[in-house]
Amino acid sequence: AMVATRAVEERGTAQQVDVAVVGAGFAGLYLLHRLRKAGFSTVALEEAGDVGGTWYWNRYPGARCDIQTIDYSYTFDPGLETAWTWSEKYATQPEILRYLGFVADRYDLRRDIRFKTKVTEARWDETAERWLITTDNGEAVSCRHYIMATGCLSAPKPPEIDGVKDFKGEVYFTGRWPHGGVNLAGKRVAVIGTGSSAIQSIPLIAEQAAHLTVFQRTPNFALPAHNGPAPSERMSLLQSDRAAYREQARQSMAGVPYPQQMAVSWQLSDAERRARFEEAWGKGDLVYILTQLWADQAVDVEGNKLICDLIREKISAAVKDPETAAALMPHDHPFGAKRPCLDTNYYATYNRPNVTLVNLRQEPIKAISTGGIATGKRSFDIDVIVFATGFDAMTGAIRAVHPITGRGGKSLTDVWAQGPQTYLGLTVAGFPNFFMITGPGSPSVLSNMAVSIEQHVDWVVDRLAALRDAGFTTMEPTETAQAGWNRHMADCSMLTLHRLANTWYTGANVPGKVQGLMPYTGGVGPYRSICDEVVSRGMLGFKLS
Ligand code: FAD
Ligand code: N01
Repeated sequence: AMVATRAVEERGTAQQVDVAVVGAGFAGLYLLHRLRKAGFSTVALEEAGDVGGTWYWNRYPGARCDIQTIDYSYTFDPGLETAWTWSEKYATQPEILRYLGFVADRYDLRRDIRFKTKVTEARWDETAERWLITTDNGEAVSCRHYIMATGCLSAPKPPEIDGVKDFKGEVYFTGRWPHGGVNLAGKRVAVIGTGSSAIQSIPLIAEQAAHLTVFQRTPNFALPAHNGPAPSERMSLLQSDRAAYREQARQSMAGVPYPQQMAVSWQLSDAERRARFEEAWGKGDLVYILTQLWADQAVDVEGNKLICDLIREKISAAVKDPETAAALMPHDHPFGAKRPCLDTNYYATYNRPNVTLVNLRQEPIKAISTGGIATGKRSFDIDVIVFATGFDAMTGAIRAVHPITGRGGKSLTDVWAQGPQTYLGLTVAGFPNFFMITGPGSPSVLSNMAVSIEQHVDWVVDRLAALRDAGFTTMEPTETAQAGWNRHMADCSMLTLHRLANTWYTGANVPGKVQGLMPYTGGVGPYRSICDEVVSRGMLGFKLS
């Protein structure tokens, strides 16, 4: 009774809306637009000072998308599509941020966004059947529905290296890069990490710095970006029938309009395989090389190893020093089981005289001291440390809102103690009217996120409108449906090779995090059909009240 009274009191002073959205990135912006059009009152709460999400925070040198930008765009409004022209095949972070700002202006979204406002807690009030959202800045929000559009890669991972606090030089995180940029000229710079963020920034840092030392724990596969104008054959496909092109993306496995590859590796001769590989390598297209070489590349270790060998040959050819080349070659995971990176001068950068690669597998970092970094073998005098150490992915930003309290006082942290439990990656049993955009259990990061975000937002907003129009106030998945989805997730995870790599997809990059493949591996098109079937079968697996 105490809790109920307190909730009612707080509601008295809280901002009242139908739907509260957390996040104003790709997902939050489209949510605001759709919710308004569906007649809901809404507010978005955003920690950052402006819109953009990923593209607001990740301002490190070289930051770009790795899905071709004509595909990594909103598709909900044909007018928007023709009002914006991308200047490159892979747009830079500033251009993508301008695009998201353009979208915010076009639909007048900023008036419903509270910036510099971090959501700290959320509680379901069973009597009022409303969520109460607490923030670190200004009034709480009372809402019927609570949607987390908080991003899969938005909570930076702490570096977990002793002595960072003692370091007297400058420290930067790629995911929190200063807005004014950083002057690295003449400085001795260390980059820790060799994931996508590092691989994009290292070539540009090397051009500025007096010396760059890269501390690598695990090498990644990187493929040439061959950036430039959008490829003319893709552009003409898009322009000849925009609707069909977009529809093919929605029905595809990865959210990019490519067909399912049918030829199996052992049906092809060595020469045919090499020719396919060289053609793909020349295209500079991550999704193409991940899906179009042969049908067994992502599901069978033998079919996959053929590609690993071919890429390792390329690394060997690109890097002059054989020891450095060997250290840069991944051997610990199948190609594609970990997100591969796009390379613009990455491997070539190791041929520069001012760049040193330190292989942490042979000499782990012992400590960071006031003036540098020491491994078991050497110490390096350093002026600037750049942490490109990644994110507490997929669940980090959701769990950072703590507690999220559902029915019966249950906290999401407790419900997820053994890993995320969801129905469709969208909802959680015991948490009525709570939704996640690209949550764990959905294709999310294994897809073109623009396509997956639009699909989730459309599904959620359409459900909320249908619920309202039918006179219901709450929806929530059943425990049975959730258990069934988790079983299906586990079954699908056995089909691909993702389970064979320790990655941020599995939680392996964060010490102490529960291990398990978090994204759904069944593909974007099949997943969409399942979500649609749930609806056409009378909201199968949901309780409405
Ligand atoms: P985000 O853009 O992460 O936005 C979430 C927002 O929620 C953030 O602004 C954050 O501040 C806010 N937030 C989180 N928690 C709270 C809280 N408690 N209170 C208030 N606000 C909160 N995907 C692709 O498909 N293709 C690509 O090429 C691609 N490139 C990428 C490049 C980089 C450098 C990174 C890091 C990711 C990339 N991604 C890419 C993935 C990218 O995250 C998604 O494509 C997309 O931008 C996610 O949009 P979102 O709105 O879901 O989340
Ligand atoms: O992060 P990551 P990211 N000591 O986790 C190392 C998207 N994205 O920001 O592998 C030493 O991939 C860690 O080593 P290891 C994309 O989906 C896209 O680069 O754990 N090293 C790893 O090398 C991407 O996959 C783009 O052994 C430590 C690195 O840091 C995702 O975001 C650009 C360490 C982290 O790599 C994340 O990418 C950027 C430690 N204590 C991001 N801790 C595009 O190109 C971590 N590492 C579109």
